[in-house]
Amino acid sequence: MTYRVPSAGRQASTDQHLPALILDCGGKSIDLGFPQVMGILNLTPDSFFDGGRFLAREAALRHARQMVSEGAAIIDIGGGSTRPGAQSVTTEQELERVIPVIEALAGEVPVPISIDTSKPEVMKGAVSAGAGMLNDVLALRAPGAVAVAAEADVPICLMHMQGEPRTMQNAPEYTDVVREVRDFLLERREVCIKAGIPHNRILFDPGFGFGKSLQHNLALLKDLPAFVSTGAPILVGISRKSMIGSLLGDAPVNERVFGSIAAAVLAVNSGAAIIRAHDVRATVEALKVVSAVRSAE
Ligand code: PT1
Repeated sequence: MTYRVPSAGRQASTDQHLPALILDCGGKSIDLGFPQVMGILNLTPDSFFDGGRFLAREAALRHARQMVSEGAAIIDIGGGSTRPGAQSVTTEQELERVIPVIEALAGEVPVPISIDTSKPEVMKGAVSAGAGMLNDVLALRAPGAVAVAAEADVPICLMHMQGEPRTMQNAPEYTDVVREVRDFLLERREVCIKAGIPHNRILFDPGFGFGKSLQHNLALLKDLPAFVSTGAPILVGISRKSMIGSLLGDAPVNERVFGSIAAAVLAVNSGAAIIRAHDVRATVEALKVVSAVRSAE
């Protein structure tokens, strides 16, 4: 396997609109001078995973290598689904799914591994296994999570969610969605800073599809500069989500790629630093174009 495409924007000059920042992810790094793509590696149970753990792990490793070769600057590994309606999994199940894959990948691929979890025990285990970033849809609200993140000494992405995955899409409500989501993230950042997490290791994510109606999601995407102005690098996860499906007349998941790319382009043009995506090659190529235009004289 060769890694031909190093990053989304390496050919362009530094984008003046993004924080000139190298994010240190426990030894590996992410250049936030260019918009970057976080490739999604799902280890959630499906018939395939349960059908044979070894085969599932091999398939996961192949998929991760493929995303790296397509230009992913980070691989996000999750062992418990957070999509709408999802049931929770136990800590033991989550650990058993993610740790072997993190161990294998961290020693092999040149990019950092991020662990998508809200459980402090999983955060701890993942970082010991070589993960270089924490991605928490609960923004460290689980008991003990802030302390574990402070101890872990790797970047943390704080995401906003209203409610919990099982029920969050049942009539989400806001008076001013942009202000409320922004205020929540700023409050969580204060908690992190008080616990000793350095300011420059904290990323924000508005949490598209997490307790938000289509109108809420659109307002957040349109007003993304309100988040960029906090100074935190902004991570955006819209890839193949139902908001794209709705806009395309209830398109099924596998027919949401082009809509997802449009959303990624808009997000990066508003200053987003990292796009969490399934379709890495398409997203990397689109972001190269955006990045070149944004940094043109
Ligand atoms: C995200 C994200 C995530 N999304 C971060 N982590 C998921 N930082 C998992 C739908 O509406 O946006 N940011 N980890 C996946 N969650 C969802 C939510 C998947 C909504 C699908 C939908 O279809």
